[in-house]
Amino acid sequence: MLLVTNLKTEYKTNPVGLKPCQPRLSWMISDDQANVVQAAYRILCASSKPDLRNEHDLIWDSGKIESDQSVHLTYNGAELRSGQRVYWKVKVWDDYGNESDWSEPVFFEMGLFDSTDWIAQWIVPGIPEDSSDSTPCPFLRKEFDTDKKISKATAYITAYGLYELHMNGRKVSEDLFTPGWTSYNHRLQYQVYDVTRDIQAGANAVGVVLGDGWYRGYLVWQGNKNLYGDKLALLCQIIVQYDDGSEEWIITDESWQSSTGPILKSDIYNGETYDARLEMENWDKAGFDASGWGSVLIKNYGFDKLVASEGVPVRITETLKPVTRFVTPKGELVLDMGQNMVGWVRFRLKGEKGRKITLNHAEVLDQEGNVYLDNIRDAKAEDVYIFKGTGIEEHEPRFTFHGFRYVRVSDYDGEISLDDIDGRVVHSDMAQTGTFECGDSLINRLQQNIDWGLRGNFLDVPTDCPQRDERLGWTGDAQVFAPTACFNRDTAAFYTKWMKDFIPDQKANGSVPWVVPNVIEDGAGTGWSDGFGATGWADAVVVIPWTVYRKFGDKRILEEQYASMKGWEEYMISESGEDLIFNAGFHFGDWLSFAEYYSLFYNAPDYGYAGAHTDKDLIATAYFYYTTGLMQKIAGLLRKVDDEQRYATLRPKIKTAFNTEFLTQTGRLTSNTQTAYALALAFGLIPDELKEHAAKRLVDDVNHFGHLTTGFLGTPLLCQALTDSGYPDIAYKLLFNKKYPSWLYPVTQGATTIWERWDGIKPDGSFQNVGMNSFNHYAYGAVGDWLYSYVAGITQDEETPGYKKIIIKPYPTKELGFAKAKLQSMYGVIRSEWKYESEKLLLEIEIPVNTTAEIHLPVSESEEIYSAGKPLNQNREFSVIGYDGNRTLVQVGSGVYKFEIRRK
Ligand code: RAM
Repeated sequence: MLLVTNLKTEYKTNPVGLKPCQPRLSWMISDDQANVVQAAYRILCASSKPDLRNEHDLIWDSGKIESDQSVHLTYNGAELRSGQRVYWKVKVWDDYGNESDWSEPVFFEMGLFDSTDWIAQWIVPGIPEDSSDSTPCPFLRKEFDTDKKISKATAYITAYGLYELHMNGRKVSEDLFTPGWTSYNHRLQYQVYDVTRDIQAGANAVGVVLGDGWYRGYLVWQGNKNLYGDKLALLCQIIVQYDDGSEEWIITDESWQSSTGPILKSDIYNGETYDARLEMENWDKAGFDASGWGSVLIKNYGFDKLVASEGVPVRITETLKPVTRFVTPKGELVLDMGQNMVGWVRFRLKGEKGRKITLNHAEVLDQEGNVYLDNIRDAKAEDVYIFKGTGIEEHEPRFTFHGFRYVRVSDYDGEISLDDIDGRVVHSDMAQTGTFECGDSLINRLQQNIDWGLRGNFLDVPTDCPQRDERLGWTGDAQVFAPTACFNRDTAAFYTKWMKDFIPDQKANGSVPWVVPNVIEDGAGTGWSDGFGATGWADAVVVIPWTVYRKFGDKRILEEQYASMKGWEEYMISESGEDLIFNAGFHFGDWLSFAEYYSLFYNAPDYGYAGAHTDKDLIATAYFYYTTGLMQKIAGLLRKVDDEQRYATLRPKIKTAFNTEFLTQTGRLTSNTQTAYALALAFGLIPDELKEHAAKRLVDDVNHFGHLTTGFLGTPLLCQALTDSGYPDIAYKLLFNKKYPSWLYPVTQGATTIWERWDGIKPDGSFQNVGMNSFNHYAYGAVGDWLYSYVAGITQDEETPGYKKIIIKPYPTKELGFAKAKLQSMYGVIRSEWKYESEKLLLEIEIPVNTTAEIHLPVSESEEIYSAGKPLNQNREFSVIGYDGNRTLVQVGSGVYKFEIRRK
C-alpha cells in the first residue's frame, strides 16, 4: 500500500499564523515493498475543506509533476492573503507505477502581513507600580456580546512581557511563556489562536494575565532588571466572523480594565509568590463584578517590530512524580524528583487561610546531604503560596521556571505525600526524533542525560543553563551542540526562529554577540564591555543554519541568514588582516578544558603540567578556515558566484597561513593538545602527508593522560577526529572511561543531566567553583552526534542534504555488544542496529521510502557477508558498489535489510 502521511507545512501540522512567505509543504511516504521512490506528485489547495474535497474553486493544482521531491515543496498557487487559511492534500506515484490515494486534508493559515492589519491599540495596565523590583502581575479584562452564529474566530495577540490569554473562564492555549523571547527592541512575536470554540452566544469575557518575563524581569546577573523596558503592555485583537459573512473586532483599547490579583510577584530567576486569598473568582468570565478595577492607558508603541512566530511553542511535555521524600541533616523536608528537570512543581495541598508553603529548587545535595543552592547564584528559584483555606488547593506557577531535582519544602505545617506533588517538565515542545541505545547502561544513561539537557535548555531560546541567574542564549554552547540536538529532537523550527535574532543583534561590522538575544548592549550595566566576536561562539551564525540545512534539507534558512553569515565571515577576513591569522578581539578559546590545577590534584601523569591550554589564535584561525569552507559551499548552493569564488580563493590561503604558523614539519601543532589536533584534523587543516603524524600525536596524548583534556570546542570533535583518523578504539577508550575527566564520570556520580564542568562534583565529593557550576549544561553532550553517526553509523552523503542519500557506516565493537539508533528524518525512519552474537556480527538497517542508502559494512571480504542465509553475491537484492579500506559498500533503496558477517 502506497500511502502519503505526515503532511507538514513549514515543519508543522496545521500551523496557524505563518509569516508572509510561500510556505513549504512536506510529506512522508510509506509502502510495504522495498526500493520505492516517488516518481510524481500532485498537490491540491483550496480555501475550504469542502472545496478541497470536491476539487472545486482550487487555489492551486500543481498538476501531476514528475519529481522525487517530497520535502520542502514551495507553495506555488494563487497569491496568499493576510490571515488566509489554505487546505491542502497530496497524492504520489511511485517508480513501480502505483498511485496512492489522496492524503488526509491538512491546512495552514497565514498570519498578518502588514502593520495596517493591526487595528488593536497597545494598552498598559493603569496600576501604580515601582518597577525597580518585582511587582504584582497585572490582570486585564473586557466583556463583549455576540448575537449571530459564529463561523470562525481568531485571536492575534502579543505583549511586552509574558501573557496568558483566557476566554470565558478557561485558558485559550497550552502554550507557555508567550510571546517568546526575541531581540525585543527589534522583533516581537505575536501568536495566532483559533478561538472559534472559545466564544459563546451572548455575553463573553476575555482576560489576560501579564508577567515580567525576559522583558522586564531580572536578567543576566548582578541584579539587572528592565532590560527592554519597565512597563508591561498588551496588544490583542480578536476577529469574529459570522455565518452571514459579517465580521466583528474585539480589540485592546480604552474599554479594557485592569487590576492586580493573586500573583504578588513573578520572575524567571526568582520564582513566583501567589496569595490565593486574593483570587478573583470568575474574573475571566462574563458578569464578573469588575467595579473595583482600574482603567488602562493607550500607548503608541506601533506595530513595526511585530513578527509571526516561527518557533516551537513551550509547553508542559511531561509530568513526573517525586521518587522519594526525606529530611536532611539540617532538618529540612526535601522531595526528590529523581531527575534534574526544568519546569516547576504543581501541588494539591490543604492549608489554613493565610498559612503558606515555600518551595526552593536545587539541582544537587551537598556532601552532608543538605540542599545545595549556592551554585544557582543570585537566582532565588523560590515559589511561595499562601493558602485561602478552602480545602484541597491545587497550584502551579506560570511565568517562572526552575532547574531542579530536589524541592525543599518549608513554612508548611501539613502533611505532604508524594501523591500531592507533580514535577511539570517545561520546554519547547519539539518531537523526539532520535533514540540511541547500546549494551552499556552507563552510556544509555549518558544518552538520556543529553536529551534531558536538551529539554531543559531549549526553552524558546537555546540556553547555557536553566537554573542560575544566567539562562542566556550562549552561542558557543548552541553551536557545538546543534548536530546532536538535530538527532534527538525536531529542532528545525526552533533554530529557524532563534537564528532570526542574530540578524538585528549583529554589529554593523558583522561581529556576532556572545549571547543571542543579546542582553549586553551598551548601557545594560552588566559589567561586560564588548560581548562580541568570540571564535566558536560567533560561528554559530554560520554553523547552525548549515546544520539545519544538512539535517532537514532546508535551503531557505541559508537564504534568509545569508547576509548575516557573510557579515561574520567578512568580519573575520578584515580582522585577520594580511597574515590571515585570526587573533583579534577576545576569545573564550577551549572553554573549561582540563587545567593545570586539576592535574595537580588528580591523575595527571606529569606533575607541573601546564594544563590543556590551546593557543586561542590557533583555535580562532582553525574556525576561520572551517567557517570559510562552509561559506564557500553555501555561496555555491545559493549561486552567489562572486562570493563562492572569493571564499574558494581564500580558503587554501588560510590553510597555508595556519600551517606556517602552527604546524611543524613533523606534524606537531604549536599547542600540543587534544583540542588543537581534533580541530585541525576534523576541519581538514593538516596536509595529507602529515595527517598520520598529527593523528598519532593526538593518540599519544590521549594515551599519555588516559583521558580527554578538551573543553567546549575540542570535545565535540575529539571522537570524530580519532575515528576518522583510523583510531576508533581510542575514541571508544575515551567513551568508556569512567574516571574524571570523562563523559561517564558524572554518570557514575548519579548525574541525570550533562554537567557544565567535567568535575562539577569532584571525586572527593566537593564541588567545583560556586561561581560557575551548573549541573545542566548541554555543551559536553555534543558527543551525542558521534554516538549516532559513528557508533550506530547514521550519516549522509556530502552533496545531498536532509538524508535523501543516506550513508550507514557503523563502528561495531565487541565491548559494547550492540548499538541501535533510530532517526525520524524528513523522509521517515532511518534505523541502524548492530549486535554481536557469538562470532557473528548482525546488522539490521531501515531506509525510508524515497531515499537511497550506501551501507558501509565493516568487513573487507564480501564473501563473509550473508543476508537471508545466502552469501551477498548470491543475493540479487544487493549490489556491491565498491570497497573502502576494510569496508564493503552496498547500495540499497528503501526497505529493511539484515546482514550477517561471519568472520572466516
Ligand atoms: C558561561 C556560560 C556558557 C559559556 C560562557 C563562555 O557563563 O555558562 O556556558 O558559553 O560562559
